[in-house]
Amino acid sequence: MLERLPLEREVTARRWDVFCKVVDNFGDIGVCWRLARQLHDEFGIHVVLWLDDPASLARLCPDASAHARTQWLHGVTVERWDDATVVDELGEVLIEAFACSVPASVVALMRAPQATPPVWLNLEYLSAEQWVAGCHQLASPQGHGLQKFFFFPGFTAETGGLIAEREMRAARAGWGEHARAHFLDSLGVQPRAGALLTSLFAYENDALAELLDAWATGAAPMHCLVPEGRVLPQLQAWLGEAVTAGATRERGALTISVLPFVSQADYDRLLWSCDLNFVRGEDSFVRAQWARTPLVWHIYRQADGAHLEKLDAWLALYLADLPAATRAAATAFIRAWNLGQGAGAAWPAFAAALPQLRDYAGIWAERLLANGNLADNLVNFVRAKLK
Ligand code: TRH
Repeated sequence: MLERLPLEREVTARRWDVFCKVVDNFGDIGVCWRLARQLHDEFGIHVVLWLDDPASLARLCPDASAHARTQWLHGVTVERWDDATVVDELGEVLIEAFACSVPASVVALMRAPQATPPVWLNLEYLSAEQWVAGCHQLASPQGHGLQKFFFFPGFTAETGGLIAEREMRAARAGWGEHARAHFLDSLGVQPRAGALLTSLFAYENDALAELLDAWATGAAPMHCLVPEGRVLPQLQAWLGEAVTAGATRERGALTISVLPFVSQADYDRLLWSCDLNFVRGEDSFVRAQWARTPLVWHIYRQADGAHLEKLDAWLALYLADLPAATRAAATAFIRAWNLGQGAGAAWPAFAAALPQLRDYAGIWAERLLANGNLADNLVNFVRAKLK
């Protein structure tokens, strides 16, 4: 693992440009914002985060302006951009997040006769599939002598690893019962006595009603915290009433509390405070693994069904070292959640597997950390290219 060097000894580039286009939801900016901050905080790099939709950042980071053309936040410069933006200066590294195409002015700048082009990287989507290792760090010629490198985050040492800031790891390690109680209280949550405390962040999901039925009619008390978002209309339909942030309702063995959408830092704390976390997309999925608790992943749906292969690849890796019964129970439940049916029936076996999954969650997180983390691995790659 890299130690932060004093700035004068730091051999990496001083300015990096990160381009982020928000396709939908919060994952694109969620990942880029964390990475930009970590590069600044741990390596002293001046990051210019080019963001087409600052309003999405304002949801995750309350200090951000939803409209400003330029803003300085936590050491990061955030610039609004679109395809027509004229960029007249670049740093030594250029990251296109998730294959977003940079403005034509950026390509022209790199192709200018006397230009020293940056190390040009395409930061790819996260996948546990095996082909990723073979594509990680591959160069792709871009004409005029320019090259772009594919950089894949991932779960093995042959990939770029995952975002895991030093500050987050320390805060997670120090998270205890007192901090948890205080935090939940600040959200207006009084955990139901003896209940399994669960957070639920998901896309629309046809399996929600049957799962809530199973929880409400089950023997064990459940307390489910639902941040306001895409799943809320289905939750309201199941409850038979319109609820908003701050509402708490009881149905049999199940208590439901609707939460506001909180800052990214508080969302981490929410994950650390729960016994089980339902997460989605890419960034919340990774954060739940750092929470060292069992998780249920609702993967981002792709039209051709490719997401199910991605899901199975991660399940196979994540569950590989667990006993067959635990593996089967977790696979059945998480697949049912993603297929939108069967989650209610698969719940009892999954619930029985939770203690084993809980014991394993810390081992899994340590195993992931042994691969280094995305920012360290990016910096190492750039150092080698700039030598
Ligand atoms: O929001 P997501 O579904 O995001 C994405 C996008 O759809 C993107 O296009 C796709 O490529 C990607 O998934 C795979 O899920 P994700 O990635 O988990 O991002 C959610 C972010 O929102 C994450 O940074 C955590 C944050 N968050 C908060 O800050 N506060 C909250 O209250 C909640 C619920 C989430």
